[in-house]
Amino acid sequence: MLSLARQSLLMPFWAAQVFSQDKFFARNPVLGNRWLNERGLHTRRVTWSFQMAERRRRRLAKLIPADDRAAFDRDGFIVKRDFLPHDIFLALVDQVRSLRAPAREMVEGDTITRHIALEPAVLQRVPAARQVVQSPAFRNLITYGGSSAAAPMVYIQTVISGAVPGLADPQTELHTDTFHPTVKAWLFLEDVAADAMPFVYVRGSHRLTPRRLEWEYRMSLRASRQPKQPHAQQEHRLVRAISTDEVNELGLPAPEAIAVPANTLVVADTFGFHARGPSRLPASRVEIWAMGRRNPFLPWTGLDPWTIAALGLRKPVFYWKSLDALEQLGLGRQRWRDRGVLSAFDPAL
Ligand SMILES: O=C(O)CCC(=O)C(=O)O
Ligand SMILES: [Fe+2]
Repeated sequence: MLSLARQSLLMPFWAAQVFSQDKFFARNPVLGNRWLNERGLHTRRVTWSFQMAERRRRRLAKLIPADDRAAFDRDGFIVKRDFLPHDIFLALVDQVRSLRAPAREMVEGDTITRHIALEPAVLQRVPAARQVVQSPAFRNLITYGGSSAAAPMVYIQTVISGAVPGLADPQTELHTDTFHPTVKAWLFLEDVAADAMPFVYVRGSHRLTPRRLEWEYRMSLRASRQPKQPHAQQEHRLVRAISTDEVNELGLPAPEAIAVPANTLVVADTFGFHARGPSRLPASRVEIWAMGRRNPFLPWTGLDPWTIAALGLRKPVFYWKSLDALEQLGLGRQRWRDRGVLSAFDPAL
């Protein structure tokens, strides 16, 4: 009874989320409604947000060189080797190595992801990272990739595989992150070998083809049918995972492992199918990592309050704190656990 009252009270909120970036079928009874998805709720969100992203990208096109744009439009990702001038890159690695700063960690399967937010206090101690975060070359690729000038969240990210007992890291399964074009970027601080968690991408899978839309439809019904599961059980299977056979049936090429030397920047539209490649042995990866995500239905590219520099740099910390607060209120679960002060290069504790 109480839950029915709660459901009715929250219904307007859940319905409004249709026009937001909310992607969780299991948490939102409107987005996860099988009847609605059979009638095309999910596929309409996919189609409409894709069209809006294309329009916004056209307007942002002038921000990046024509050959970068061509590569990104064709492949869904771009690889920029020797991204930073050599001396700045060496300074960056040096500064990150000597930094100990507040860190959060999340466990997925047997893998730990550690984030140190590049907030103002941290950037003061890693001035080379400030140069990266503020460089137009870095920002503009992310802006174009994410089809939005909204401020990305930027962290020093450490990924440590085989760090804890557990099932395989769910991120090693091919998947799409969400229902609309969106961007992530990795500036690798160390070489990434093909057998040590390279980023993996299915070239050209960022396009919304008729077959991709059919897959989205089938996936949305599969996801809607799932009974509401406790959070802990959701972790081992990504809702938006796809098998290599299905990738093949969509007429897409085989996934490629992007093994690259240190100082390579990869920017990808993670609406395309991608994964974290497996690692033969326990391995770790340290990178400057950015993610840009915003309401995908917005017609404009700018007007983001977070682009005010002093505010935008604090976004990751606001994000952590708001999840902490939601958890305290019993309204959510905080996966990013406070680990005190750490180095990005510390092994798993
Ligand atoms: O860390 C990686 O290589 C990719 C992980 C992933 O799927 C993501 O960040 O969306
Ligand atoms: Fe992903």
